[in-house]
Amino acid sequence: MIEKTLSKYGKRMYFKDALHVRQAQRRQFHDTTATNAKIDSIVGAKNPSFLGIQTTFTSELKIIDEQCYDPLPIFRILNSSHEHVQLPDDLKLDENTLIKMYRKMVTLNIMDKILYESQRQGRISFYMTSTGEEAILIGSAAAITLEDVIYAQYREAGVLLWRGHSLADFMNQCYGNHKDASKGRQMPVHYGSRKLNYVTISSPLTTQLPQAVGTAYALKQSKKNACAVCYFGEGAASEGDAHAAFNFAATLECPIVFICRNNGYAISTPTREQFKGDGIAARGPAYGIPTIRVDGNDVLAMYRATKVAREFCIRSKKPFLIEAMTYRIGHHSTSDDSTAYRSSDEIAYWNRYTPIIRYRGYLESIGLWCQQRDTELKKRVKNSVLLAFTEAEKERKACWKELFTDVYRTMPKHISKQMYSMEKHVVEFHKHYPLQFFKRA
Ligand SMILES: Cc1ncc(C[n+]2csc(CCOP(=O)(O)OP(=O)(O)O)c2C)c(N)n1
Ligand SMILES: [Mg+2]
Repeated sequence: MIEKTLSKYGKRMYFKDALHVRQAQRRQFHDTTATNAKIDSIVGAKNPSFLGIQTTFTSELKIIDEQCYDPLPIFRILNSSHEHVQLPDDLKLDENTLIKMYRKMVTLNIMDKILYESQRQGRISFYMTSTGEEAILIGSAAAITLEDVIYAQYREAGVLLWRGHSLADFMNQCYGNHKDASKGRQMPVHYGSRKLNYVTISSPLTTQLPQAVGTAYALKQSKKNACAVCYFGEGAASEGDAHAAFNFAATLECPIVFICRNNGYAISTPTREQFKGDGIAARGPAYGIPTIRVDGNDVLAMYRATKVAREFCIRSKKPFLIEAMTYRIGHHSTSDDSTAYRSSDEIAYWNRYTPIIRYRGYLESIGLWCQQRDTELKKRVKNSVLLAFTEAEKERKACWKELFTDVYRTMPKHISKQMYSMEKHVVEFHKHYPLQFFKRA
């Protein structure tokens, strides 16, 4: 290597390189002697201390397999009968917040129904619902603060809804009109909001995990009283990026709450084909990350678990993993027909006992809700969604020139050349383009 360097860079480089090699050799020598000293000191000791692992010797050849491993239990508060629910003493939620959580769950559900149907009618190009997962989103969002930075996958509109994104904001994004913050350059449901600390969704799976860890590290370095909260599906957890993120978060001690929505499917792949072992939660202890498995269909359990997780992250500046067990009631997206790979009976089973039905049962049991209030709420929300929807539909698309902007601070020559050539083309062939639907330049 030294010879190669010499012929390539000349004499000065040779000496510089040789110096590095000598320094590395000296470091290696010291490292080896330190390790040897450690090993010398533990030979014959009862409980050896290997670097990084604290354990004991055993003469029993014990194989750890599913027979000797108890799956992690699922934490929940709301039981199946809705009655005699014992709230933990430190679960302090006032009546307004309890009702607000229900309102937001219902709003998300109604917004999903209307936007899903509108895609079916060809009015928007694509949509993904959160049906069945409302409790994960609203329960966790209610437990964190606006200073916490959200990295989501795509099925987490409920978090944004809780943080104050208006119905108009959602509709403008789905229509990709000129009022959309991303000016129509993202697919529908790829929301983002700088104001609400919600990082824009990117379609390639799991990219958000390492990015969220980086943000968490930055929050720690700047001594902020906030953490990163990163949502992902159990399918996304199979990507290499998930493992890199868990390991970086644990070793660099980053304040991040990982929230895995285990909804049973990654498009058509059921979890039993996605991974073996005890789900995503079992990975937490393997990476040295405190972990809890939660009933993701129980909004109060999600709230409580996320609150505990956040407090832990802020206090100890370390990561926390939540595996939220749920079921994706809707199709993966409007590009999917899930009856091709799962039975209607299975979907009907989960539809009978949704997170919304469960939570409503609890609110009724404590006298905070009734049929009349429910009917009024649903009517009001439906009207507001439809109004925002109609308004967004009327708005023009962003000017087509926006296709070329916002990537570079100063537009490079090759991009401006493309823009002018498109402009010329559009002027010449304007009859063939629906320019009336676009804002003028
Ligand atoms: C890197 C990458 N691979 C594949 C896809 C295609 N894809 C989009 S969503 C998805 C399934 C993800 O499932 P999961 O993480 O469980 O989330 P869910 O849709 O169930 O909420 C796949 C394979 C993608 N977007 N990115
Ligand atoms: Mg999934």
